Parts: sequence; C-alpha cells; structure tokens
Amino acid sequence: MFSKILIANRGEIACRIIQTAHRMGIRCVAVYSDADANAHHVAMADEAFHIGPAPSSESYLRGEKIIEVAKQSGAQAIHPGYGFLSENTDFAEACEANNLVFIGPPSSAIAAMGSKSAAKAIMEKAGVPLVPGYHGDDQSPETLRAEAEKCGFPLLLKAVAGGGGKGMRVVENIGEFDDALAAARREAKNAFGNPDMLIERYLTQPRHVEIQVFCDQSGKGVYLAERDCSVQRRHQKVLEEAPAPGLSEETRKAMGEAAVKAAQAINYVGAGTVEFLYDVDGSFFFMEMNTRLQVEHPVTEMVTGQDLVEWQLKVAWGEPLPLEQSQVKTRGHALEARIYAEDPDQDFLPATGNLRYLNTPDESAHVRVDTGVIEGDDISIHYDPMIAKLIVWDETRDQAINRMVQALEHYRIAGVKTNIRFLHALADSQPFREADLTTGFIDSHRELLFPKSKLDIHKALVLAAGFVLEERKSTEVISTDPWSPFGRRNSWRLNSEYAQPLQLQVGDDIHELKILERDDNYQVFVNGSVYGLTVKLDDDYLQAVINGHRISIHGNLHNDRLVLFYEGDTFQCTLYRENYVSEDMAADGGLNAPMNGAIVAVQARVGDAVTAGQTLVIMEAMKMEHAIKAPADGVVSGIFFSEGEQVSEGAELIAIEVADENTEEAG
Ligand code: MV4
Repeated sequence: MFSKILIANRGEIACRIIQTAHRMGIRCVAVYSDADANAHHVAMADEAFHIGPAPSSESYLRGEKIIEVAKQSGAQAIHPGYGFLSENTDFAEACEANNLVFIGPPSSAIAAMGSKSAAKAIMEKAGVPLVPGYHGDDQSPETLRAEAEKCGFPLLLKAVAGGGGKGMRVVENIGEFDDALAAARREAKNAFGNPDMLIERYLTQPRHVEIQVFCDQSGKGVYLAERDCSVQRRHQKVLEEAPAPGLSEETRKAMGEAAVKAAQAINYVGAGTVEFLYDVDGSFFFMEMNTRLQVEHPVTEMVTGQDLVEWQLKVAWGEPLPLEQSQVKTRGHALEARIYAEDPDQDFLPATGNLRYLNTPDESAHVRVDTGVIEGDDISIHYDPMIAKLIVWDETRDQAINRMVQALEHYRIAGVKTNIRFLHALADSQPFREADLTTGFIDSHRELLFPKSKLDIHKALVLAAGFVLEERKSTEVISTDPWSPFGRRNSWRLNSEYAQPLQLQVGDDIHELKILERDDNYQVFVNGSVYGLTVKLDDDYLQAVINGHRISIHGNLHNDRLVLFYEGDTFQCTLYRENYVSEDMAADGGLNAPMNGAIVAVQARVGDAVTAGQTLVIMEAMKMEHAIKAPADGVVSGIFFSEGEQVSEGAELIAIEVADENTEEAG
C-alpha cells in the first residue's frame, strides 16, 4: 500500500480523504493557497505545501506546481478529490509521466466521456440504453431537422461539448426547430467553442438516478447501488439519497449491470458514477458518466457500509476490488443535504463571511458531518461555498428523513447566511416525504420551501429579551458606585422594579420592549401584550418559560447582533440601542411611563436637584410597583402627573435638566 499520498484539493473532500488515509496508516501531504494557510485540511495533514495565491487558477488548478511538490514530498500518488484537476486528462497524464499514481481512472477513460456524442456512441455499442435521438457527426441543418422529425416532440437539443445542463434547449414543435437550433449552436460555440448538437426525446418528468461503480486494474467491475439526486436547483444537487425510492430490484440490477458495462466499455479503473434519466414508466437512459469520486458518495457508504476512499486507494495500489458483486449489500436508507453559504431569499446568491458561531449535530451511527471548516473560519469568495455535507442514515426512508430534520435543527450557524432553513423545509415537506421526486421538485414546490417563520414574532422578541438580559447578567461588571446607572451595563437591574426598555430591530422594524424583573422572573411588555418569562442561560442554550410554555433554544449574541435558532429556523435581531435610558431619555430629560398604570407616589418637586438612581415616581401596573428613577444627576424641570392618576404607556411623567456640559450649546 502507498505510504504517502498528496491530496490535490481543499475543504471537506481533502479532510475526508485524509481521514481514511490516516486510518489506513498512510501519510498525507496537503497543498494550500494563501486563503487556506489556516484551513482545516492543512492542519489535518502530516505536512502541507503552499502552492500559490487564493484564486484556484493560481493554486489548486496548477497541475505542474502540484506535481512538483508531490515529488519534493516523496508522495507516491495524488488524490484529486472532485472538481479542480479531478477530470483533467492532461493532469492525469502528467502524473503518470512523473511516476506518480493518479488516484482515478486512466486519462483515456476521462477523455472518452468528454464528448457527449462520443460517449453515447460508446454506450450504444456497449448495449447501454440511450434516450432515442441522434448523436451523429453530420451536423448539417437539414440532417438535424430530419432527425428531429424522426425523434418526435418535445425534443431536447444538447451541446455535444456541454455538461451539467449548459447548452440545452427544449423544442416543442418543428416550427420552432430552425430558430432553436441556430440559437443553441451560437450558445454552444460561445460557451464551449463547439457548436455541435445532439438531439434527444425530451423526458418531461425524469428522475436523476445514478449508479456508483468501481473497477479494478484487472477490468473487474461492481456496482454499489444507486443514488437518487433528483432534487436539484439549476443543475446543482441539493439533496441526495440511497437507495432511490420506488426503484424495483429488477431495475436496480438492470441499471447496475448497464453501469458496469458502461465503465468496462471505456476500460475504467477506480470510482465512477454513471448517471441515468429514470422515467416514470421505470425505463432508464444513460445520461453522463462522472469519472471521479462524487460529492454525494457518502450516502452510498452509509447504505453499503463501505469506505469508497479506501476502495480507491486499494484499487490504485493494484489490489482487487474488496467485494464481489454478490457481497455488495445495502441496508437502510441514507440522505445527504448540502449545506451552502448562500441566501435562499436572494435567489440563492452565494454568501461570504465569518462562521462566528458554528454548531454541528453530534455524529453517531445515524449522523455524519463531512466538512472542512470550524468555528471562526471564513467562507471566502474564492471557492465553492459549500460549508458541509450532512449525511444521515436509518432503517427506513421515513426515519432517515426524521433524522435529517432533527440534524438540520442541530446545525446552527451565525455570521454567514446559509440554506439550512430551506433544506429543513425541503426535507420536512409532504411531497419529499412522499418521494414525489422529479428534477422539477424545487420549482414545483416553491411555496413549501420558503415557509413563514414558525416562531411568533412576540415570542421571538420575548426570547430575544431573555437571551440578552441573561447574557448581560453573566458578563456584568460590578460597579464600585452602586448608584451610577452609567457605571454598569445593566444599571436597571439594581432597581428591581424599574422597567428596562429594550429596543430590538428586526428587518426595518424597531420593536420597543419593556422589561420588569423581580425575583428572577421577568415581565416583558411587547406591543401592548405582557409575557411572564423565566429564563436560564447556559452558554448558548436558553431555557425559557413564556406564560407557561417552555421553549428551549440556542442563540448567539455577537456585539449587537442576536441570532436565535428554533426548529431549523433562525430569528435575527439587532439591539437597537444599548442603553435607552441613559442615552436617550437622559439627553432630553424626559422620563416616560414604561406601561399603562397608575401613579402611586411622586417623590420630587419641580426645582429639586436629584442624583442618578434617585426614585422620583412610583407607578403600579400589573399588580406590581415600579420605581421610576433619575437616569442621571440633574434638576427636575417639570412634573406632569400627580398621585392617583392613570397614565398610559409612553406618557412623559417628569422632566429633568441633566447636569451635563455636553447638553449645553457652545457659545
Ligand atoms: C435530459 C432531460 C430530459 N430529457 N435529457 C440536465 C443536465 C444534463 N446532464 C442532462 N439534463 C437533462 N437531460 C432528456 N432527453 C432533463 C435533464 C434535466 C435534468 C437532469 C438531471 C437532473 C436535473 C435536471 C434538471 C433539468 C433538466
């Protein structure tokens, strides 16, 4: 077996490969760009080489540089992961030329799948089912038009050089054909430098079902079940699962055998994936072959109990496949969700930022997290914004979905926008639970996937208040001057019956809360409602009881930004003003009623000099007394109510001229 390999990749897949290699006793060499000097994959590796600036083109795509450091390090093989150089024939050849084993297929097999029409010709010869259509060399408009009529409508024009959904065009009838062809050719020429087209019957409700195949160097091949990756967005996979729901044993076997034939037709070696379009009637058609280990390989690992990276290393070393076809068994159901730094509310715009708070679900036999980042890391503009893959397993699909929903609730991130809420809604949706899977799933269920917040705004604000108050208590600085409202962050707490105002900004709305504290219970006044609240904050874990409803949530308060996590959803707000009383009320000398109530006592007269913290007015509301105290030293300049009067929330009770030079106008 290899004793040292180089991993020509970054992020979660580099970490994933290092993990298995280390378990097998293999040393690992990492490579890194400027942006990744402190990355997790570098820390995990036994040694690492800097290969250039942040942009991929100047670092992770520099084949010669990577080969140079591989030789320098004494590595015997290079694992390319996925993306970057993994399907680059020149790189695979350069490895071979430099006596380095490329942990992947021979470059000829990569090349064979580079052209869609050539791939189809190979698959046709090998007896792999193809979507009816035309993939010939004659690209004259007359021939294509005649082939289109033979094929029937609707049909799909696909760029021969395309991939991943680029350069495709649906044509509904022959009248549209000439214009559509001209446009598709122009697009393909611009995008790929090759205007050639193939024609296929257009399947309107297909599923994406792919087979994991493995071949060893002796030409033996096996399939390791299938994955359903129908839930995609703009040709990006979102949720993947194994096995494919509803696939019959006969179809699974036929598809698996077709996939192995496909791989053997191109003398494949190592891990590969044969993608099929699976139609409602149970028929399936070859779509593409991916000549790499795929992002979603963990769902296959979970149901087969095999480590595909270990298989890759063994096969690359020249060992036979670890299992015969008859020994490949699957058990239960696995799901994978791709957690991305992106904003579903802004058309999934990639997001960047610092992962200032990051909690991953506990890993177990049921939950696996493949990630390359830790709390405090940045998600930069330079690379794919995938934060992690969350993989779950259970005996049945239904149970696996429950696991996924729960694990997503335990995946908490603050600092970077993510798709977690979207994934949660998706996994928990009725159509997904019913396995109503087609490639149009996301587009046809938009209303379910962007749900309204589950947390009532008032309750959310009350929880936010509880979090802020408790967090301040835990970090409070004891002032040497107990009467100074400015000497401590939460001066109001001394005045146990003073109503503490708290302004929370949610979006563009500013919510004014008033909070009373007595004996560790709070009363929170929000928009005319009052909530009894008790809270206990343990680091980021808030246990709250609101009017007898116990809610336990997590949160993160960072400077003035608070994020609460609730059932896969987040509630975000900003502390609008740190100290409403001292900065606002004191400045204009007004003291207002914190709620509707009655004046019990007025303990000052106009003209009195008062000191900060001195009780001026006592109010009664909700059967509790509340002292209204001077926020600062000053002179009482007005009293607007007398004992026994009813006042409404916000009414100005008393005015003070604050003894503060800063409030006087300069000359
Ligand atoms: C198709 C198809 C329907 N009919 N071919 C999209 C990506 C590319 N690899 C092939 N794709 C498709 N080919 C025929 N004849 C529908 C798609 C397709 C699709 C396939 C798999 C997963 C998601 C998809 C989303 C839109 C379209």
